[in-house]
Amino acid sequence: FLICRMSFENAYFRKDVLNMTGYTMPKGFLWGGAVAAHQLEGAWDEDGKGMSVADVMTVGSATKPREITDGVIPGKNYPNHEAIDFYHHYKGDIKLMAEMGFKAFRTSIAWTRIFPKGDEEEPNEAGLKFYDDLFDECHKYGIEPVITLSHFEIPYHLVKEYGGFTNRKLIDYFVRFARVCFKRYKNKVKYWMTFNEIDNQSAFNNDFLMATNSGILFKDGMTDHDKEAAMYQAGHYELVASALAVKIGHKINPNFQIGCMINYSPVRPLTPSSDDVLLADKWEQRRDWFSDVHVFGEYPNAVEAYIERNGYRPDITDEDRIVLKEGTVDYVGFSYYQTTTVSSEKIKPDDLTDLAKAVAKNPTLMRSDWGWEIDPEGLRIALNQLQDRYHKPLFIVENGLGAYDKVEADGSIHDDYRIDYLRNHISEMEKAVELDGVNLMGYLPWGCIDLVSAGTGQMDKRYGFIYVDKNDAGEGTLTRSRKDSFFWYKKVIESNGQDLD
Ligand code: BGP
Repeated sequence: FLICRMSFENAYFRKDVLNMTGYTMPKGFLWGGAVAAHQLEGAWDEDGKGMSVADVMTVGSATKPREITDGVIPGKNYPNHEAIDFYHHYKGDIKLMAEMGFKAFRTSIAWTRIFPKGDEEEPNEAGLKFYDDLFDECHKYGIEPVITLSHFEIPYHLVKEYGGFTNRKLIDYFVRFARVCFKRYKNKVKYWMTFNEIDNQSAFNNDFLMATNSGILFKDGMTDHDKEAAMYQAGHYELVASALAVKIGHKINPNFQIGCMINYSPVRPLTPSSDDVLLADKWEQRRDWFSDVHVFGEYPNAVEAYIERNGYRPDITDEDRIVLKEGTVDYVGFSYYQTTTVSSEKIKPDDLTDLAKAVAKNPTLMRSDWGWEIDPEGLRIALNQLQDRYHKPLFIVENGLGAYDKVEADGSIHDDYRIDYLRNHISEMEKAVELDGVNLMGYLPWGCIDLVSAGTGQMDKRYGFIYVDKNDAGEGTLTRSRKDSFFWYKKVIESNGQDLD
């Protein structure tokens, strides 16, 4: 732990390296933070909530992957079951966010609180009531809720009985869920997103990502070809479901702003060789078709050609294509954590199937204790690329540093490394808005309160301004306390981004 901590402190002290801006953001800029229901609510089986795919995932670590079990097995540690018990602490937690001056708070609606199994005709009133109360609590402090409909928490019943989004029926179930939420919260929520990080699935042979994103559990013996075929089918159905939801949402309230949510990471060639450059382009095409379809309402040529060339035959009807065109998004929400570097030494552009095989270490960048590369300038590049490609308002709905925190004897937490990380990223974001004219709606850093990591299930991989007393083994009092970054971020918001010191 100590060795990790030392390397990591060196890694983040970049205050002198980057040129701080201190620009102010446009009026109405949505400063705040982001979380997801399954990572903080807990109360996994209370008030009629059903089991989601996140409820069958055990705790892992930086080196040990989470296990997806066949149902809940007694004696295993499922960190999402209790998480930080936001379900019973939300009033105090929202109050702390208000103290920082949040203008917006991004969370998701747990699908299984509203439709416990996913295929019911009628929603669960107790679940709907919880979010009524939560959104009221936000509005009490002038905090705008920003809501993701599906954030890695597909009902487990839909996973087991239907094969997740490989089944067209899932479109109807998702749309039913979306319609119920839009109607119920039409006067409480203006900003929506349909599927969290829908493009993660471009890593089609990552069993964990496919389970969380699309509710697909791969069977033993499936080849990469089978898995990729399943991904194209599921991705298509999700895009159709999203487009239908956008159409319905706009009918229910024309003032709704409904966006997509992608995991965006600018891709760089390791060298200037044409092969590396082409590989970077191919890599991006294979990821960006999700957002291209969301925004343009049609498939890019490169992906149509790839599907054809590989003999995949996804069920895509003419009617689907019309729906995609009619349900394009209002804005592009995205998470930014790191850039990606690729090398054709590892794989040639025309052989690219498994995207992970192309990835190389960027020798110019430092890494977090979980191996995530730290690249603040990459955020400015991301904002420029997305603006140039989509001509839509952009919304940073995740960014942040997962790190170990140390509680001092007096209870204080000196998380300078987190402040440095955020300061450098905010500074680059401000340059993009001020110097590059990027139309940016807001900045919602990830895990504004410590929560369960999606990737590892850990509590000790912390992102928060607010510390929660709980560790990876699930021990702790759940007491909340303010880290140094809490007071720093409060100043940033108060000065509308000018004071980054
Ligand atoms: C994004 C997810 C979040 C969140 C974040 C950090 O991919 O949308 O749910 O968890 O990454 O990842 P992790 O929790 O694995 O550190």
